[in-house]
Amino acid sequence: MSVATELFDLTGRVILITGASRGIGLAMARACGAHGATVVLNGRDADALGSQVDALAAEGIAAEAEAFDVTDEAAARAALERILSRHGRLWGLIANAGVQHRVPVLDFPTEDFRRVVETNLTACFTLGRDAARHMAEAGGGRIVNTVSMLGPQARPTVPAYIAAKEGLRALTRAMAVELGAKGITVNAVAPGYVATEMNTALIENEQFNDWVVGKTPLGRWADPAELGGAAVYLMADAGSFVSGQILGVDGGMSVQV
Ligand code: GCO
Repeated sequence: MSVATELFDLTGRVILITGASRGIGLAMARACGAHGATVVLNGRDADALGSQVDALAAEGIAAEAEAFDVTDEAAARAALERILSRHGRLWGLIANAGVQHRVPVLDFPTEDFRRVVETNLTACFTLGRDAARHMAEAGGGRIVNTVSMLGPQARPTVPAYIAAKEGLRALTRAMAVELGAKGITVNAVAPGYVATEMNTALIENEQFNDWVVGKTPLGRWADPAELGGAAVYLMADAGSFVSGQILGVDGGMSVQV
């Protein structure tokens, strides 16, 4: 195998991707699987996961499903145990599952704020901690959190999402500094505006769509597949000395005034 290929080869590496039944999570799973990884897709809907596992298998990708709600610690821990009993080791976790809720802050319900933070931040902590325990015992591993271009920058009506995703940036750094000694890197990918189901309402809103297209130097929404490369890089030997970093994949939007 050439050095170039080895740098991005994920053969023999088992990677759990949460929120992988569609969108960015599915794209990251497909990219890692295409580079040789065995990908374990997580979502809440077992049927949706099964369909995607079948689709990936038809592409020659080794894919499995583990259906659980990431906010259910016990269920997540049980899934980790099943993965370890099947494969002996978990190389990587991509903590991608997230929810969105759009309401002006003055009207934002407390229960919705708590729900968004629980899924987008706390669940990344609990699953990341529990996965890292196994990775540490095995001598190392990789954790990638899906954050957002939003965080350092804000827009109206998504306060819970912004707070949670900015907190996840900080958690990424906090875990990176503690887990490096265990051979575990912890990084984040920060998507800009991606054409996913979560954003369909925004894409269909002419004014919002014009804002995204106008504020993004590349002048368009990202295709979810354009997030796959960042996941492969951070899971591969190519990213072996990268930790505590936030890798923006936003078409330049985060740097345009
Ligand atoms: C929104 C969108 C964003 C994007 C992405 C932008 O309502 O503004 O859902 O949150 O999903 O996070 O970086």
